[in-house]
Amino acid sequence: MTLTEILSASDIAAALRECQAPDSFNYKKFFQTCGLTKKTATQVKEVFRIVDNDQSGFVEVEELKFFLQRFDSSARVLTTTETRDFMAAADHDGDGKIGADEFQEMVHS
Ligand SMILES: [Ca+2]
Repeated sequence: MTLTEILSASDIAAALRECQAPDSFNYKKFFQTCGLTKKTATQVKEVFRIVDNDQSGFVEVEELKFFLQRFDSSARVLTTTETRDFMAAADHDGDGKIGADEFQEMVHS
């Protein structure tokens, strides 16, 4: 499974353009523009598995930093502030990492 089997390449490009400047990343806007909010829970969890680069079952801070690069390898890394805010928004149980259900809830909230 690759991202472009779930999301359109042009929607991904548009979402990445909106957050090119450091500290301009807004996860809600990003999920909307890339089309993820319109996908099913199963599809969102497939995207999660791609973001979970080491297949640990969780997206940790070190992986979250490279979130945009999972969408396009030439994209920038998230800043410390963006990574922290993104993690805080998703990590409901406070274990410092994002699970598949937490990710799916965040996308569809
Ligand atoms: Ca992981």
